[in-house]
Amino acid sequence: MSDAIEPIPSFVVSDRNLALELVRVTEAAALASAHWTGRGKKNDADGAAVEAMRTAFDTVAIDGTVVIGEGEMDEAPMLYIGEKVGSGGPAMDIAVDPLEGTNLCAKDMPNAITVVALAEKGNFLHAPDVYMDKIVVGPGLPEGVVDLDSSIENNLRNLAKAKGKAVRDLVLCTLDRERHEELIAKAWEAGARVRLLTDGDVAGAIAACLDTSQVDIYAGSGGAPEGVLAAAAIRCVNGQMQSRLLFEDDSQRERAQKMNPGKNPDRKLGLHDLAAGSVLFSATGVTSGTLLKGIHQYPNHAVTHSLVMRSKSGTVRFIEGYHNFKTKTWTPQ
Ligand code: VTB
Repeated sequence: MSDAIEPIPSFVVSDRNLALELVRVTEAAALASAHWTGRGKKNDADGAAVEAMRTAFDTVAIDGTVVIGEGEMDEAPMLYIGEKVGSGGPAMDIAVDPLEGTNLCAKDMPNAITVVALAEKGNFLHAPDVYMDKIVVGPGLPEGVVDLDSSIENNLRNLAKAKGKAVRDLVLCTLDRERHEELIAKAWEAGARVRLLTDGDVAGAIAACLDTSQVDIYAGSGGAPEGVLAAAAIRCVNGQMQSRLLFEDDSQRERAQKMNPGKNPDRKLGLHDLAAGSVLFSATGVTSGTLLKGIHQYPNHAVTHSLVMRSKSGTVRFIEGYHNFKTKTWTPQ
């Protein structure tokens, strides 16, 4: 056997990666909302993020339509569902959460992030603003190792086995809500650790797919739009996710049906039902958390930390941005 060291294969960079343009969109939103971190004003923080994100989109060469946004046209002045954004180019669908965790930002608590995902037209679930039951695990595990319809004890046991760990070594992440009391109690009873989030289940769900976060599984219900955003990220890292829309009444179910004609609104949704085709994802930290460090402010500059990914290549980038206020081409608010 030869001792020669194999060279690393060279890569030909042959296509455009729009995700690298998207990062400027989430950076802009994070820098704008960071002005409001810890000031107790969640609506101002959100408004600043929305406005900055909307403006930044004008620099991205796409013909974009918002499908997951700030609400319907009559309830949101910007980034409403159906709004066209971008400076022209390929037809893309856009999912945004300009400030995921408005409370977290207002109270300077961990895990506030700004989020954008892009898919080719028609590839995101049109999710109404209802709850969604979700279960997420990371890459490299047997398909179906956990199941939305299985008990949490079973899921923890199967996951532990697949990971070659004991259940007591697993970390389950979920939102700290009364509706999760039973889930949490059963996970504790089974011996697992539970990481509770006050808000921000997009970051929580993605955390289950990244080794650095020390989260093994995300489970529980949160917003359906947040579920689509998380799915885009999970597609990029080859994790697993199952979900189901939860309706409080028939009018919610009818709305979901109308938004997704011909599909059973009560069906179990796989990752590709939420985000299909080639998807791009970018998130920037506002306050430091499980996924990303937050904005670091200095007198004349700020530092941003972003996670940028695309499903086609599976490349995951953590991008640290140094923003010089003296030479920036935009004006800080
Ligand atoms: C989650 C979380 C959000 O709403 O989707 C959650 O990601 C779900 O709603 O940050 P409840 O708060 O009613 O549980 C947020 O916490 C706020 O939008």
